[in-house]
Amino acid sequence: MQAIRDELDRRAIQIMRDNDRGGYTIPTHGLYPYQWNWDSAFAALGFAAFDPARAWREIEILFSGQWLDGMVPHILFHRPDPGYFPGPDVWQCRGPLPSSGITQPPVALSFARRLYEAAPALGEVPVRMLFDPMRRWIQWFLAWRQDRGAICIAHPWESGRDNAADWDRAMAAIDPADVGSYERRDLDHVHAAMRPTKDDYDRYIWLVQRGRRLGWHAPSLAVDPPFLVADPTMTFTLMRGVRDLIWLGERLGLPTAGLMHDLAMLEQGAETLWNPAIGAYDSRNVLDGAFSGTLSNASFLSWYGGIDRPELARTLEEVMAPLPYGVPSLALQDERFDPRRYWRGPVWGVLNMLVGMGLEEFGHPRGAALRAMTARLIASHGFAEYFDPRDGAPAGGGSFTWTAAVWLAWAGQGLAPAEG
Ligand code: 2M8
Repeated sequence: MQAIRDELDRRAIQIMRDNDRGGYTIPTHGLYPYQWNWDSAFAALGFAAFDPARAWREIEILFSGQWLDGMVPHILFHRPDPGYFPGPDVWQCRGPLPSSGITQPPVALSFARRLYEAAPALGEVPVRMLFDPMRRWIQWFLAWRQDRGAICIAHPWESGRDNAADWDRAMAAIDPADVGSYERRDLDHVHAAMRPTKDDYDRYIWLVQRGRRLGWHAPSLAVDPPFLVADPTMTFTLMRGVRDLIWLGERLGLPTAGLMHDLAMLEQGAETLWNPAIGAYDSRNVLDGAFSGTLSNASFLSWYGGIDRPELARTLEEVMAPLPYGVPSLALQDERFDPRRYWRGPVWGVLNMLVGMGLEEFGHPRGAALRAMTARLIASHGFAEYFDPRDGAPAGGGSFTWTAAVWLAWAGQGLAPAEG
């Protein structure tokens, strides 16, 4: 078994090195040629396993793209690449680096604590440098993406779960008739059956066009938003981020005033996402107040956020029971389940890891089980972007940074002797 683990470690490290563009990492060659926000945070955890200084560089470069208002963009376009659409010419943003105009789940806040804990002497200077930028990002979320204490997304790409069934009704309310023509580049790399539909893309691009028209000015964007959904991904990752920033601040004597209050507000916000009809956390359309009625992998992020809920553990059992590789992005029981289509069914290493870490921290046996399932998935099916949750068939892009990072940072230690 040790030999198998060593070989997988070696392959994972090779993927991270191949995707390294000198201080920042692309998710995969071809399909995603830029620096993505939460992918980079996962990459940092992967680097921490073999090059801790490089791990901090990833986070520092991510924050070098932070806007004056505190937002950390979801993509940094360091070097032009015609292989991805929409590129910097479509977004037309004016941050310190060419970037997109929206954000992504702030897992970088928590992973900074993990990097610090793994090597405190190395981490002290970066934490001191990044502490205020991290606080400003939190304040940006609370100012511009908050509803009743829950954190919202203003574009499906912000959640990171782009075409999740969660957004279907909210997306249907957008009429993208005037979007004009554009050329998708993702379909040059991945089969259309594994990607979002044209209906989805028309609305993604239409929302980008609206942002551009309004100069990406947060107060203007907040007036009559056409899409605003309170999301468990954002709410629980920010909740966890605030907790971890408080921990770092207390450890290093940095100012934490106000953060406890922010945390309490997020905990109240999480309550507004509890949908008793599905026995789980759900996304809530802010514009009409309705739950989406969706059991996704983000429905189970509350442990990661720091909240234990016995009813949720029962729902998780039901969702995981029919499947061998962890928590699907949409429950098999849902009629919209589509096993290869991206965030509408496939299983993702990164979400397995966040859910599993949270469960493990609360001592739930399901956490270790989830880690072992993820280890088996990667050991048998490689470092794909995502996987068919029924048989583990790899889908989307290959040689994927965050899947390699999940292996190095978490799943690799879950390879049980039986698997070797
Ligand atoms: C996917 O999203 C991008 C847009 O941001 C895309 O499809 O073009 C999502 O899986 C997202 O969560 C991820 O960060 C990104 C890069 O891996 O790809």
